[in-house]
Amino acid sequence: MPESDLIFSGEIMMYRTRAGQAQLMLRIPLFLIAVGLTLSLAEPRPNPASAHTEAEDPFPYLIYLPLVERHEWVDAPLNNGSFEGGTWHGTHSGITYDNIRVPESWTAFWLEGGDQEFGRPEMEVISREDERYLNPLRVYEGDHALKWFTFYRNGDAGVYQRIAAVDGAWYRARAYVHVWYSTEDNPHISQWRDGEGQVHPIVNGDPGMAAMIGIDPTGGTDPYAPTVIWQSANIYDQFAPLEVVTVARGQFVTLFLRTTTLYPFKHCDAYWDAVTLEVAQ
Ligand SMILES: [Ca+2]
Repeated sequence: MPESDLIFSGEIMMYRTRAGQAQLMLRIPLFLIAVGLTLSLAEPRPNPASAHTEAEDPFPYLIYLPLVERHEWVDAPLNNGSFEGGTWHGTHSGITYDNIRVPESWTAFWLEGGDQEFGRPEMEVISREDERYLNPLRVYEGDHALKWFTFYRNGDAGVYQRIAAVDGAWYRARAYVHVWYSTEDNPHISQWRDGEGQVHPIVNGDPGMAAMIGIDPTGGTDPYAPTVIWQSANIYDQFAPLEVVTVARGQFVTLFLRTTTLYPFKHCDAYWDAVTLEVAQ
């Protein structure tokens, strides 16, 4: 369903005023709607009796109007965001692995080695028909979701898809995600056991295993490039939405889903589903 929304245009319209008459320095396109007005006086109101003449300073006031635009979000041409559409072995290196099987149209990536000794993940499209994923439910919508994990190893991994875009248009990506990040085997709750054997819950917002959604507005496919705009959250044990909004800077954008871990817990599992990409019109 199309959805209307407001986005800060990110631009400030500037007026200058003189003797009560506003002089518009920038034309406001008709589709822009000003919803807020903040007033910034660049300097005190001039005293007509003072030596501060209009000739010296003809436009003494600056008024800044933050503007928003009303957009309608419509689907961008993302493929297989539901993960219902088949699988393949696509990876960023082109090397295929039996235990890395991702949704069609998506490509796996990951880090290996480094100080945190990141391990290559295993990835698979899971099914609601598989009882291992019913309790707790690891599928958010439809019959399939995407799972990846590392086992007793740190992971920095994900998938991406490059999508044709309209240069200069706003894009909003959203996915539903949760992780199960635990030293213990109860699949309903993320937990960690300290050095004295005490077990502690890991709850939303706690650091540990971060879920990230990103867009490279330049269409690059390197998830570690500085151009990628990321949103990150710590979402454990139950699906929740994660979204990012940015402006395309070229003929393609690339959407990334990613997780990173701080510690090599036994279970470092990520579950993703219902990915959407919308463009503002
Ligand atoms: Ca699905």
